[in-house]
Amino acid sequence: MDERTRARIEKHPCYSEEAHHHYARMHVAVAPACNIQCNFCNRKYDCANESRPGVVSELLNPREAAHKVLVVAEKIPQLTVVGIAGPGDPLANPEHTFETFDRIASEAPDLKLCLSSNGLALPDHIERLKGLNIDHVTLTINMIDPDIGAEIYPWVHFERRRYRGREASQLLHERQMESLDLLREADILVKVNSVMIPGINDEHLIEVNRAIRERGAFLHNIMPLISAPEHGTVFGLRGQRGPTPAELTSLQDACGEGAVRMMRHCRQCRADAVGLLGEDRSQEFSKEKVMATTPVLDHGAREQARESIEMFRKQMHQAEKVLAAAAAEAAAAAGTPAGPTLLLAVASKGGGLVNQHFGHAKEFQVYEVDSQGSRFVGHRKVDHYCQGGYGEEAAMKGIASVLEDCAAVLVSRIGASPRQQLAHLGVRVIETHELISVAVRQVYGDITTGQLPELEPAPLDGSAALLAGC
Ligand code: CLF
Ligand code: SF4
Repeated sequence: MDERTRARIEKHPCYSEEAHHHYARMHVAVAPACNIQCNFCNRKYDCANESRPGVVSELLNPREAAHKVLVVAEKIPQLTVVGIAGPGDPLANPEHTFETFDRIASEAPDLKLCLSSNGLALPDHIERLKGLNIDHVTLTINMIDPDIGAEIYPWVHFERRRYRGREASQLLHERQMESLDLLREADILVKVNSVMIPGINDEHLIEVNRAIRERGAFLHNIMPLISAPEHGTVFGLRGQRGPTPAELTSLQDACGEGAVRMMRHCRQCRADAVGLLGEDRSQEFSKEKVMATTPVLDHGAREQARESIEMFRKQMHQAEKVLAAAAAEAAAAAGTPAGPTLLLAVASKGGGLVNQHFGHAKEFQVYEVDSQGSRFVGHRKVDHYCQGGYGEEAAMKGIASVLEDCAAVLVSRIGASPRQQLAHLGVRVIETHELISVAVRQVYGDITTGQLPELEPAPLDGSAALLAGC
């Protein structure tokens, strides 16, 4: 990646996997309407372009949205990006969207503006996007074949007319391809989101990947369909299933990491999400609380916070380099170039550190590690185990099912009971407060050299498990 591109993404938590450990984003929900219908969306729920199902708590007008941004920027100095991602389509609500961006650009110019759209209306607004210096746009593209599109989109509303069936998807497809071309010509970095719908577009997404690559997209984010009857969506009511984590990873791998990179750290955020990607602080910033607060934005303090993060990242890179050199040297000396590939799970609250108690984790970040290095392969959501002093055994079952293929789990602390239960699965437990990138390499080395054998599982006793903490 060239230096200019690196500089454009290094503080954007969605465009850079590394940045998502350190920098936060927020969405302002100013766009309720949509110009198409997706079978995976119910307007009472967040836009699946950029969200997981769950009602947007509150809609904001542009003035309230800009006010909220200032309040959040003051409280969360690592906030670098403000996105508009729904709950409908931002460009089906252009007045609200652009007034919001105008206000933020003038009141908090250090924040990057980000937009997510289905692309239908984008060609009509490209000059406005350029004028606002918007550098990052997400397009949700689920098909390039209108016959497949007809299974996903019942209708499209365009220039006062409603299109249905294949004709609707053909129109949407053409406008999406035109949007990709216009964004590339405008030198705007494009991420494409695709919802993976098993049996409908799963295999087809490889062709979508190829098409967006040819049109200069920067990043491809293939997300699993989230579908349940209670969401009231067509797919949910029809019993359409989403993909398993293994199916998702396999499709992402099949697309390859060519000119268009694969995003694997998406959290399918709410359209009013606030904070680091793995956390959601939106409840702390309700409209009532925000509008009762007078923000005092200290640009100096924000700058200082960013400098500290960058200093920390520099040190982190140096530590990684030293470790990689030592690992290469050890491998050369031992004459064993290739070791096994292991999955390691990490509990983290952010900052690039292993810094979360096992019982508090609502997700585990999973790294694939071999003798050449490590790569982030995704996160796995869980119900957290700790219920204030005792462990929830039902949650432990779910956690065990997502960790059973991992060789180890790295946490800041863990109780005796879950440690034993993991031992029964053959999952080692490591307590550490190290950098994730360093810790996973060290643990890999310790496992493959036999210095970290599996724990001898003791007999499980349900009552003892409840008392042993988490
Ligand atoms: Fe928001 Fe989207 Fe911008 Fe990010 S989210 S508008 S690019 S600032 Fe990010 Fe959330 Fe995934 Fe979207 S993790 S759903 S990819
Ligand atoms: Fe829903 Fe977004 Fe599809 Fe519109 S584009 S129907 S808001 S998922």
